[in-house]
Order: sequence, then structure tokens, then C-alpha cells
Amino acid sequence: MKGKIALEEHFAIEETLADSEQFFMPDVWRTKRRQLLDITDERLRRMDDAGIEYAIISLNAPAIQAIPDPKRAAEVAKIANGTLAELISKHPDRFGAFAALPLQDPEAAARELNYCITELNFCGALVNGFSNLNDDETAKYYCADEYLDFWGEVSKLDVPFYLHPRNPLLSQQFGIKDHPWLMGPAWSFSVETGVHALRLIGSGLFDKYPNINIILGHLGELIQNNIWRTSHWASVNGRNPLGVKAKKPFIDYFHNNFYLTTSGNFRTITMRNAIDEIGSDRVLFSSDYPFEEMEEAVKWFDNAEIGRNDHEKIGRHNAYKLFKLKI
Ligand code: GRE
Ligand code: ZN
Repeated sequence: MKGKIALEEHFAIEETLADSEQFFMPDVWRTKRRQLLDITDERLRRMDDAGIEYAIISLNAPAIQAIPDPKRAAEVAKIANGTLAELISKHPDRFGAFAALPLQDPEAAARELNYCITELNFCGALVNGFSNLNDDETAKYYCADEYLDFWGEVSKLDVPFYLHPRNPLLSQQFGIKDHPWLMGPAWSFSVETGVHALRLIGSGLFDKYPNINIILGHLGELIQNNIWRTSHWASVNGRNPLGVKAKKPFIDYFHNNFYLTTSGNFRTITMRNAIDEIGSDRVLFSSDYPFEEMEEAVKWFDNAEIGRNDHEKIGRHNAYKLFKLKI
């Protein structure tokens, strides 16, 4: 399929590059490093070959979210967003951008988002899970009341918020102790991100701002497989026994406020499950380059046994509509 749009596609700046090194053997890292720093050379050629017309680029992980000093986090976010705007400026028909946000300081994050959307023409924000504040063992999740004004800005600007994975805090890693392979994309990324998304639902955020759209990668970070059961127990007959603030069953918010992408999860039965659960209007193609290979994503997606209309919707149309693109 030609004309695909992809939206979990990463780059890095010198200040954040090292965050991705841990996931690769040294010889592979040399290649990934080069690919993270490139936007318009190898990446663009491979997009042409893969039938990806347009990619929305975002910073690598955890990057800004793991900078404990809020001032420095805001500085590096500004550098990343400015660099990205400059790098894609000659190819407005091929690249869009997600803002990196210093959510250690909700006001600074709201300001940066506003600037990126209104001045730099960005498509939304991509945030790598919770933010460390002041030290490596503090996690700020965005379900907290102090983030309500930030979400007000997201709602007002009416742009999607991509909740991208990061690893859990060291102190939360007991279950994976001595099994380091469970960290990162193999398992922990999804659990951490899924929990954060459920926290947003339970906080009642989507009752206050019903137009907020959260995007989850990796075909739903495990939530889609369990949402009925989560909803069944967390929303027990509206009795609210567990401090849930959300007014409706969890599954309603999942269906109305979430989009899922295929990033790094190239499995047809999982995509079909996503289509069945959330609807083919809310599933979007993505690759997760350069952490995954665009060619593998595309070969899988283009040949996956789903309806032709679904290929069009998931490969292009849904993103076109969600981001109000004019390419
Ligand atoms: C990602 O961005 O999703 C990612 C990483 C590092 C390793 C694998 C991966 O940031 O999918
Ligand atoms: Zn990613």
C-alpha cells in the first residue's frame, strides 16, 4: 500500500542519544545511533521504498522524562523541539512532529506544547511515561490534580497526546529482578505504560475533558486484551469501592478517548483483536523506526489479512483525519 502515514518514529539529539544505547549490542548500536540522528537521508529513502508517505517524528525515550531537574528538562525539550522543527522544515509534505514536553513542571509543559502547536505547527505531543522530579526515584504520573491545567491546554489545542513507554522506577522492579530481559520492550514497557493509561482513566480526566485523545503504541500496551476484565472490576456497578473517580465504565473511555498504533507489534491476530475491540477507525499504522525496521512493519501490514477498507483506514485515513493533515 502506498501513501501510508506512520506516527511512532523516533529521532534523538546528542543530549538524549545515550538513553537508547542500553537496548542494543555495541555493533548494532553503531547503526541505530546513526539512524536516530538521521531524518532526511537514509530514513527518507527507506520511507520511499516502504510506501510511507508521511512520518510524525518524536524524540527517543525516556529522554526529557528522565531528567530530574525541571529547569534542565525544559531546556532540553526546547532544544529537541527546535532541532526537530529545523530538521523537517525542508520536507513539510513528508514529516510532522510530536512535541517533547517537560512534564516535571506542568506549567512549563503547557507553555511548550502551546508554542510547538501554534508556532512550530507540530501535530501533538509524545511523552515517555511518568516524569522523574528532583531525583531518579520520584515518579510524577499525569493523573494527579496538579496536571489538570496542563490537560486543559491539551483539550483546548485539541491535539493528540501519545503516551509512549519507559521502564518502571528501579524500586518498582522486584518482579523482574535477576531477569533483565523482562525490562524494556519485551514486557516492562507495556505494563508500565498500560498502568499509566488506566490511571488516567480512573482519575476521571476524560469526564473533565471528553475531547482528549490518547494514543498508545504497540497495539495497546496489553490493555486491549484485558479491558473488559479491568472495566468489570474497576467500575463495579458504579459503587466505586476503590476510589475510582471516573463516572462511566473504564471500557467506555478506552473506546472513546484512545487510539492504538501497530508500532513494534507486527502480529495480525493482535491487530484484528484491536480492530474488534476498539474499531478500525481507532487503529493506526506505525513502525517504531529505528528500534524496529520499517520494511518488516510494512511487509507485515501490507499483507495482513484484514479488509481492504481497513488497510486504507489504518494505513492512512485515520491518521489523516485525526491530525487534520493537509498533505
Ligand atoms: C521504543 O521507542 O518503543 C523502543 C525504545 C527502545 C527499545 C525498543 C523500543 O525506545 O521499541
Ligand atoms: Zn517507540
